[in-house]
Amino acid sequence: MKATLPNQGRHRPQSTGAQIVETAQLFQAVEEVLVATPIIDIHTHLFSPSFGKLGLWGIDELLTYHYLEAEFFRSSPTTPEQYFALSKTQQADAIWRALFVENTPISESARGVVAVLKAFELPTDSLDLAEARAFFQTQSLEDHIQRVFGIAGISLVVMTNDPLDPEEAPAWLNGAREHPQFRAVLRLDKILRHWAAHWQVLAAQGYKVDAQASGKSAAAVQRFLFDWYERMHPMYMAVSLPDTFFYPAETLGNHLLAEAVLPSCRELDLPLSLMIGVRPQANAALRLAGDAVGRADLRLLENLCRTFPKNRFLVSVLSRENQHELCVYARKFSNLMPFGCWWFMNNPSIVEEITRERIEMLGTSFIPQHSDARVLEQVIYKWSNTRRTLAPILSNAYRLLAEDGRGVTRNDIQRDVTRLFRSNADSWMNLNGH
Ligand code: HDL
Ligand code: ZN
Repeated sequence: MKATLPNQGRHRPQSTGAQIVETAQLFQAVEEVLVATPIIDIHTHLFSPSFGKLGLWGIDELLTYHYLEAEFFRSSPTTPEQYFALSKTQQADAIWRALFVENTPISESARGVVAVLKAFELPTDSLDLAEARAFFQTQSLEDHIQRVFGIAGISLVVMTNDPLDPEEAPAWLNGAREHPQFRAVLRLDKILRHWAAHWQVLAAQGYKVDAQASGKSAAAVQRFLFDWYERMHPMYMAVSLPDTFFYPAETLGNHLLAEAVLPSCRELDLPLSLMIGVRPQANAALRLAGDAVGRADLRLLENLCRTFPKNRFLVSVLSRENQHELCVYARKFSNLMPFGCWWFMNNPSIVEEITRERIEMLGTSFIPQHSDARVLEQVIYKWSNTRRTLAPILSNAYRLLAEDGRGVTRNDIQRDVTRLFRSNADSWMNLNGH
């Protein structure tokens, strides 16, 4: 007798509000729901207008993105020393010439600039940047932000805010105005990874800390975090960690993590974002473009999630080899939320692999993507690429489900897309549905 799958033979009551979507219509239905659902972008390096020059936008910033700088040095005889001696305009001209005129812009980052130019109906194959520059120079920032968010289909971006950054800290201390579409994050790299170079800044501000983070230093760091929580109202705390990071280990950073940061996150009901797997400055001559990737020992996650069950960990890993383990650990610990296809992972070939294995192992209990945008207009291509890559993956998951005995309605698709791109983040960060 042929085994019957669950629900086979029984007619599922029609879900209220919509019919079961025919298999042949699934792709179109998923595409439409993805386009119609405003996304919460949970990790960017964007800044709201009150941060002035810290907020990057326009064609020269788009072209001098460190992803493109790395590609430029492979297609030009210009050395990094020569390049970094140029003005921003000269750098953008050099990158445009090398990657967009002398070669075809088929890399992910180069094609992204083409997509932004097309979104504003600017020429995408000019020999120079005159027309693009004239366009961006005539935009007023607040209107431009609304137009960019509208094209990208995002409702909110989460920033990366460093209380020890000498340029950014004054903006907060001078009362940077909150912006409804830009939410803050308390970034902790200088505390957890570079204490030796930065502890004196805290000491100068009256926090009783020392070079060894001994004695009452952890309590003072906790007070520092509470003080900045009051200023920033962050969605979470965050740190980028090298591939060599491990927990537990007798390190100063781990001491502050366990004795200051994690207790503060519990007290303030905030997740901690761990972005793991950078090999910092593999080629320092490339500056921001000089970081590489390494496979981490993700038993650190097992140890952290088990040791700190009351903390919530948002985790993104940089090595392709770590992605599958991250999914398995997410199955073991519900205080672990995998998010995004980070940095060198944010390419369709890898996004597809990562997203399929996450759906197969986690259903819709993960956050598929963040943009990591550093330049405002990048959200346009980063989110259109995400929608383009996800539509076939999600519709295929529904096709398989239908073949195995259960159809989905458009309401089901809307519920799932809303969970993936909004309510998983909302419930973890108390975004109150923004
Ligand atoms: O540490 C991070 O937040 C990374 O995203 C780095 O900023 C990296 O340089 C980057 O921009 N990746 O996309
Ligand atoms: Zn980032």
